[in-house]
Amino acid sequence: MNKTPGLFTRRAFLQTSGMMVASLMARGAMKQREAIAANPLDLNSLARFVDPLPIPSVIAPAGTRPNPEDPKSHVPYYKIAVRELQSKIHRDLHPTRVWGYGNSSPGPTIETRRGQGVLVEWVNQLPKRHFLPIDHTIHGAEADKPDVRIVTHLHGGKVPAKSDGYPEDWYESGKSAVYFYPNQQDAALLWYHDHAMGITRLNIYAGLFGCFIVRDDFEDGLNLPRGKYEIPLTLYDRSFDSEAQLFYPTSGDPAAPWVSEVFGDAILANGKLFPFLEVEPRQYRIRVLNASNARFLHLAYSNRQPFHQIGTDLGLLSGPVALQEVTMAPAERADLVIDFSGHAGENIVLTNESRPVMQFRVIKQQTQDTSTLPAKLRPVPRLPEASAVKTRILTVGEMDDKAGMAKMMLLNNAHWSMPVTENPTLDSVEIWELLNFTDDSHPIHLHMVRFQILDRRSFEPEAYYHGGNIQYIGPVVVPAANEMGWKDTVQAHPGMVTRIIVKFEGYVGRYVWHCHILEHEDNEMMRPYEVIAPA
Ligand SMILES: [Cu+2]
Repeated sequence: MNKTPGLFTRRAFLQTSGMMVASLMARGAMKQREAIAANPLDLNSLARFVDPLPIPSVIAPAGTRPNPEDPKSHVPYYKIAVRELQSKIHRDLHPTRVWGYGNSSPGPTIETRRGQGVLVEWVNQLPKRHFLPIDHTIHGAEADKPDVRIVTHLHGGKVPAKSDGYPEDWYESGKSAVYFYPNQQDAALLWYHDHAMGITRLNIYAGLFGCFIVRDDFEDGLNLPRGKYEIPLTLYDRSFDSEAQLFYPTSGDPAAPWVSEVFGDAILANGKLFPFLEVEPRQYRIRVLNASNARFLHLAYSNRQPFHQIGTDLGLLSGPVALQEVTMAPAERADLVIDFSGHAGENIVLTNESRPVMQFRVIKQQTQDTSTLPAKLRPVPRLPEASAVKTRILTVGEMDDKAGMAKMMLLNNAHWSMPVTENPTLDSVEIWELLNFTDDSHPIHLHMVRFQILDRRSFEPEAYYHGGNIQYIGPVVVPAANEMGWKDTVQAHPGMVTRIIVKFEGYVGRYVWHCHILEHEDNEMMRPYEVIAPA
């Protein structure tokens, strides 16, 4: 049994270890169920592959402003309003109410280069009322807080703390914040999204996210597919009612509507249901982001065509990894290269767990493909374990109520509001051992830093409870080849110790680490951490 409560009391442990196994199993089965509206949208009745895949526009700066780190120079300044929009998710459906950055959801793509800092003013122009169910019993979302609050975080960005989008730095409609992103980091697909305390799951579900691409000379020199042959692809599941409006499920208790995970039966690709993309019979680079609240994606092509993964969350792998399927937790990115040459005239469907997501229509016209897929991409030197000055044991747990229903989720058995316990020194290296006591995989994300996965290993949770020792019961499992790159989010699997090694480079200040299942993150599975200056 790998199911134990988040609170490390003997009583709580016994409560779940014996009598309640049956109800826990029932709950486990229930959790997998997709959220269905009272009058659900019938996906099977929809025509497939009738809308072209939208490619979010690359936003142009509104001007320049003095560089906050060097006021003698200027940097591009962007102004992006956050507003309520009507979005056509399918040709044959009414528009859907969404919230978006700029004029769309996903929002416009911000593109920049390594070392080219940018300023972004995030303007809250949302209505005063939320259209999704806020749970005021959740910490940070109490009834005295305004319904509509936003704060934007650049996921994967090495960003000064005051521009990181700290969850409590939210602001109301009518206000704005100017954030500085220095972009002193390798080329990678980052993404911006809302991070407001206690309602992130609702704000992101409403549509508040977009892509942010950092490029650099090294990557350019590899001659990977670029321009119209490089496709940003944001995938996320949603549930809709028969009027094509977003449905977000509730617990059934109007006073406490939070549910522990949300899975929708519809998967949107760049904001469309079942879109298609015309492609030439040549090599493409497809940069996938899983922007789902809770769903892990298992992506493959209908013809089982192999493809290569060339990059992870924070940049290129050391070499391409051949795959036929890729699994992506919420917030993870997979940089893929797929070769459509030899498939002219075919329709190839991208599937998630065998269900269609979108179609690639390979046109017959043959064009010269001058792009390459080098055998060596970017060196990813492994951080030696011996360089770590500290090892932290951190638990990933769940607190259940008497009926075995998840009540809240906890990291290291601590609430958000408790004092900071993780306080690494700037530029030091630490190993974080994530002990997962639950029956779910949790995508654990650290702000500001990049890290590497060391290994995973099954352990005995009861032994940890009783003696505080980690007793391993399985072999060391090294990361898959496509996990050997720089990461900002790691899948911490149930019943396992997942070890990561982190260099706390960047800035001193207060950041957060959290589970990226947004329902978990909102309900306590998030902790502050503080990078401190060397003594
Ligand atoms: Cu979680």
